[in-house]
Amino acid sequence: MSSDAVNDPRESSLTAAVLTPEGRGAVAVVGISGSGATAVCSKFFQPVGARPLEVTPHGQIRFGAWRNKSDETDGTTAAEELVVCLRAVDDLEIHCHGGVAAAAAVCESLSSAGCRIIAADEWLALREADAVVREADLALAKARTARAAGILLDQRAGALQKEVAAIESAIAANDCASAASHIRTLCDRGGLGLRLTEPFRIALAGRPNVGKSSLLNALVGHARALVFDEPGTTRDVVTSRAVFDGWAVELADTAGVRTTTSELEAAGIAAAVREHGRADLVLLLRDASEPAAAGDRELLERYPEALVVWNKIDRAAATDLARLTGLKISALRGEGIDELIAAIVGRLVPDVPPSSAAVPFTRRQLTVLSDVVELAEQRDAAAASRRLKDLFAAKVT
Ligand SMILES: Nc1nc2c(ncn2[C@@H]2O[C@H](COP(=O)(O)OP(=O)(O)OP(=O)(O)O)[C@@H](O)[C@H]2O)c(=O)[nH]1
Ligand SMILES: [Mg+2]
Repeated sequence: MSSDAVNDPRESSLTAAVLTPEGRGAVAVVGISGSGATAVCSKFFQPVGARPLEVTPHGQIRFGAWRNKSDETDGTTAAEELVVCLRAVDDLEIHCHGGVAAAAAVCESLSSAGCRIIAADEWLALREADAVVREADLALAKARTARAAGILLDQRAGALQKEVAAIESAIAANDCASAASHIRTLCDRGGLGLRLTEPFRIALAGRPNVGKSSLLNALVGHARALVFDEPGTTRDVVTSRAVFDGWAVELADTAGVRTTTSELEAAGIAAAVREHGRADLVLLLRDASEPAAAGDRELLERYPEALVVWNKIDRAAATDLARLTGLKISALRGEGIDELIAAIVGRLVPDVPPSSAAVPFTRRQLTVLSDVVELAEQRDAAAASRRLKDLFAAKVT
């Protein structure tokens, strides 16, 4: 958290918030600040060693036991072993076990001692003036990979700010056209930016029995979905998460698409089509060991942007294979899977931002930037400059 606080914790009212996403990591962090924060923690926290919490130098951590007094029944109290970090005067972080229960118990203790429990974004807003830094702190807690966290850390360290300064200079020089084109380039990275906290969605589509569930299993490396040599096996959407080249993805196996009289299968196909519609990328699987089918042509027309993948190459004649263009794999034998992953990454992140590049990563930032483009296109430099300042404003708009 930034030391550039909006409020001095010593003077502000006592508040605490769970700063980590619910149940995500092995460690949960509760932030507490405001007048009397250290004294309140001392009521529940017994550090290991003779020194009380109050005399711990700032910047140090203490390990010990947290006892919620309301747990007391027969004189003994169950204790949670945790770490307390003293950041500054009356400004602490409590690092307890991950999951929901430990952080909730700590908050319950703090609340019983008069501390107001608030949401993480509200807590950050009390301390940090720069909206992008606050959003980066929240996003960092949700980042699923080191690669995503690296890009978010760059934004927190000022990458976006630096780029915006150049845009501001262009607007100040009345060069609205160059400012607008600069921002458009920035906004092109927004698709990736929004996916730094949420995985890319990839849907597996195709006729029944072409090997979609087998491919899901090959991509995630374990038997997640049921595979059976009978068309119409998969009904529900079956999802599984993975990381491809440092990017978090969620794969969705879906029912094979065909005309059917079964109401149950039709419901599965309807769910499949919905899933294909909300995916960032559709993998359209075809069977290389069978003659071309009408169903494939319909799917190709429906999903012209899909990545076409020929499966079951182990069963196809070499001469037939030579005629096929596109990616060729055997989900059963694991052949061509690395090449497929490389192709998927190429489609999801066609332009990897250079190191330390500016990447907008929230919808709010993208809205502000697209408003500025509009104002710059109208050659209203004053309004464009005002709106651009909202990007880092103390109050989120
Ligand atoms: N020879 C061969 N068989 C495969 C391959 N991939 C899948 N199969 C077989 O094809 C059959 C169907 O596989 P699934 O993965 O269940 O196919 P699906 O597309 O999910 O089928 P539905 O759920 O019915 O739409 C199974 O018997 C698989 O073992 C492959 O690469 N080579
Ligand atoms: Mg299936």
